[in-house]
This record gives sequence, structure tokens and C-alpha cells, in this order.
Amino acid sequence: MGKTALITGVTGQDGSYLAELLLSKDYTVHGIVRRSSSFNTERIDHIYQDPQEAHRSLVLHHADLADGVALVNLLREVRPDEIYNLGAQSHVRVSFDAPMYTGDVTGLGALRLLEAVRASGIGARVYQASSSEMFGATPPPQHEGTPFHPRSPYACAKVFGYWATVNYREAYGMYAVNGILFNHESPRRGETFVTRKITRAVARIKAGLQQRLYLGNLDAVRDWGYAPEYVDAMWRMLQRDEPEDYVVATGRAATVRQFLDTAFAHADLDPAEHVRYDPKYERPSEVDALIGDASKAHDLLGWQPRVRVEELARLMVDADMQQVADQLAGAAVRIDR
Ligand code: NDP
Ligand code: GDR
Repeated sequence: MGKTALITGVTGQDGSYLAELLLSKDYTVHGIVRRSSSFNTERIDHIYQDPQEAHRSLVLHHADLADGVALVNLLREVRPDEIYNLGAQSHVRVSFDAPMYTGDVTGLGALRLLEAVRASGIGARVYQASSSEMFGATPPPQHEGTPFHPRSPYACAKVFGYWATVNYREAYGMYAVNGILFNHESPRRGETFVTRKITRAVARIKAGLQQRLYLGNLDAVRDWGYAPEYVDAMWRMLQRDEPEDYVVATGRAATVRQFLDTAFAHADLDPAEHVRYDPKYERPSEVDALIGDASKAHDLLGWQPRVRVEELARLMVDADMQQVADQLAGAAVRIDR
């Protein structure tokens, strides 16, 4: 019999790749979907299984990290072996506009889930999606022992979730781990994060659908990896004998400007012609440089990143160009009718 996993945030970038990975390993995957007035399952539609089917390996449930009772009830019903807490208000800039909400879902939500695991007595292993944003103002390279200095309500909430995870491990002997993941991207990245915003704009400018791209700080340094490789690291963390925390990163640095230049060059476009500055996209306090040291993950998890930032930018541009082409073809078919 395969294992059973529960994923919060299954409709997000990482949740969708993780669900695919676990299904390929013969898991039964349960996912939490929050109620929305419009469809929010686009990233997992290709693996969706009809609720009428007798033996489903992917099962979706309505619940929310803001509702602790719903979490306890769901855990008692599903009784997962592994839980991946990927659900969050995950946008750093937005967290300055909605700090209380971000603290509630991203911070307290992690504690609600840990407490639900304890209260339901199911003994599941828990993965907490911690973030390089917790290091914030502490200079690179950052590793598991680097002090935190969060620079946003989002990062403060993630620090809370991190320590709640460590505390439940120490207090209750729970198998609970933090994956401290640096930025990771893909064609499924949300459209308002900077990499996807850039690659989507490149595709739309090339197709004549858009003229300008407005951005904020181009000097920020990030360590960008490829999301499908990062969800593999999450899974590896829960397969070890002992629960420990791990940094996951490529160890390579690039500025937003370098990502921008690579993406535009791939489509033979000149950023100077199209890119303009808008202070709206600056943060009240910025994180200048994140570059991770993932030696521990290399040594203990046998995990290695393969896709480098230049290749990442190009594959995201290619995917967005394909998506624009498909949309235009779809529109043409509708007009013909
Ligand atoms: P996304 O923003 O793509 O996905 C977030 C997920 O959380 C979505 O499924 C979203 O649902 C869900 N969600 C939001 N609010 C709630 C709520 N109240 N209750 C339940 N679910 C909720 O994030 P990523 O996939 O990129 O990231 C996954 C996790 O990893 C997040 O916790 C993020 O903070 C963290 N992280 C991400 C990194 C990255 O570079 N991607 C790096 C380090 C950490 P909906 O689809 O309805 O919006
Ligand atoms: P980040 O990702 O804040 O690192 O958080 P984001 O892509 O939003 O920003 C990266 C850098 O780009 C600069 N920037 C802009 N950012 C956005 N979104 N939009 C712009 O127009 C723009 N112009 C410049 C930002 O100032 C920043 O320096 C991501 C999220 O996935 C978090 O959930 C995760 O924890 C961290 O990565 C690791």
C-alpha cells in the first residue's frame, strides 16, 4: 500500500508540482483548497480526478488555514502519513498591505496545523514551507545557522512558523521539519512575482499585446532555482530517520536586472525600449541579497540543483510564448465561429 499525504496550498506553484511527484511515487494525495468565487484549481486541472470515481489517488477538500477546527476534523478523516504545509499568503509586497491577514494565515496557520496534528493524535510527519526571506537583512551566504532578520510582515510570519515547527519537534517529539527554500520559479509561478511578470511581459510584447513593463528595484540579488527540483527536496526531508531543518538553494546569485536582460535577449527584445520604473513596486523595507549555502542538503539528502538561472529565464519565456500563442489561436477559433 502506498503512503497518504496531505498538502495545504495544493493549488499553488509548489503544491501542484509536489502533488505530481507524490502521485508518481504511488501516494494517495489529499489537497486543501480554499473556497473562491472563481476557479482556483488551474494548476492541478490536468491531474484532477472526478469525485464520482471509486478509487481516487487525488482527493480535494475545502478547508482553510484560518480554520483550526476544520483542520482537526480533516486530519482525523484523512489520517495522512505526511503533511506538507505549503499554504500561505506568499507575496512579500502584498504582506505590507495586508499584514494582519498574512500573520494569521502564514504564521498562525502553521501553528494551527501543528496543533491539529497534535490534537488529533495521528503521528504524521510535517513539512513546513519556511523561507529565505527569514534571513532578510543578514548578509549572504545564508545557511541553517544564519541568524534571522525578517524585513516584511510575510517574513515575520514565516519566522513564527519556523519556531513553532522547532518547538513542536522539541516539546512533543513530533517529526516536524523546516525546509528553508530560496526563490524557486517555473512556468506555473504566480504572475505577480518578478520572474513570471517579466517572462509573461516578454511574450506579450513580442506578440504585440503589451508595450510597457513597469518594475521596481532591479538591483535586488536573488538565488533563483527551478520549482520541480525544490519539491523533490521537500519529499526527501520527510524520508530521513531524524527530523532536521535544511536550506535549499542553488548557491548562485543574479540581480533582477540580469534576469530581465536574459529574458528579453531570448526574444530579441531591448529592455530599454519597454521597461519603466514604478515606485509602487518598491517595498517599505527591501531584502537586498539572498544567496543560499545548501551544503547540508547536498550531503544528507543527496539533493542537487540542475537548472541554472539563465536556463530558467529562457524556459519560462518559451512557456509564456506558447501560452500566448495558444490564447491567440483560441481567440481566432472563437471569432471564426
Ligand atoms: P503560491 O502563492 O503559488 O501558493 C500558495 C498556496 O496557498 C495556494 O494554493 C493558495 O491558494 C494557498 N492559500 C492561500 N491562503 C490560504 C489559506 N488561508 N488557507 C489555505 N490555503 C491558502 O506559493 P508557492 O507555491 O510559490 O509557495 C509554496 C509555499 O512555500 C508558500 O508557503 C510560500 O510562502 C513558501 N515559499 C515559497 C518560495 C518560492 O520561491 N516559491 C520560497 C520559500 C518559501 P489559492 O490558489 O486559492 O490562492
Ligand atoms: P520575493 O519575490 O519577494 O523574493 O519572494 P518577488 O518575485 O516578489 O521579488 C523579488 C525581487 O524583485 C524585486 N522587484 C519586484 N518584485 C515584484 N513582485 N514585482 C515587481 O514589479 C518588482 N520589481 C522589482 C523585489 O523588490 C524583490 O527584491 C518570493 C516569494 O515566493 C516568497 O513567498 C518566498 O518566500 C521568497 O520568494 C523566497
